[in-house]
Amino acid sequence: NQVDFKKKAAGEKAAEYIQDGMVIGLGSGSTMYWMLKALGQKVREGLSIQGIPSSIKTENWAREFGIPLTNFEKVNRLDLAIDGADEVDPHFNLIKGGGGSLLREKIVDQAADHFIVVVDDSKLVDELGAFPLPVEVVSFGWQLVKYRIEQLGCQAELRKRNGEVFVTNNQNYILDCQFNVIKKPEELHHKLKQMLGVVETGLFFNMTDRVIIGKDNEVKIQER
Ligand code: DER
Repeated sequence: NQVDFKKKAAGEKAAEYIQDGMVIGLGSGSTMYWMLKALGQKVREGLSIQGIPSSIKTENWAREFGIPLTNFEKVNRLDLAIDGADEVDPHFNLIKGGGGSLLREKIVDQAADHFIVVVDDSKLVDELGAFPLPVEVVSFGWQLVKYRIEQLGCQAELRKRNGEVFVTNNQNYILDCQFNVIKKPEELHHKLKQMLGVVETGLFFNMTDRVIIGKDNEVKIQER
């Protein structure tokens, strides 16, 4: 469908930024599926790189596409990370976590010298917050954290999948927090991070260097 075409175009364009010898942070989500597929093709054509996956799902796709993998036991910095996003504002602040991988994504994305975000144009917003902000929390006492986060002015819901509580790759829970508009993303992030039981938030700021945007019949590239 039209959105997948945009995601595919953006993902394939992002793969062009990967050069021989790089260690790459591999993001998560359906846009990243197309980047990984294109990267696998380049590996088959002789590109020599190694990737660190930001979720078990991405790891499985990378193996399926023949992308060599490494880990943080072997490397402590990445040349480039590529990842999707749920919202991108004009300052390149992001909301991420729609797929539930935000903690590993932020660890991988922050470890990279250069960070590229790949989205279809439906993700571009003037202000963050329409998309419910995912917050990864420790499962013990999550109800207390939910209550405290709601005091900041949102509706927080425990994420479920098929009626079961969603458990992240790190054995935590996710609260999806509907703020509608987030005027000061950095301030909100720091307030959340100070809360006992909060592991990480889906607010990514001061990280993104380049945004690759799939549009109707072109791919646009914006640099910070
Ligand atoms: O969960 C995430 O952070 C993903 O990167 C997500 O935000 C992007 O998902 P999509 O590419 O499937 O829209």
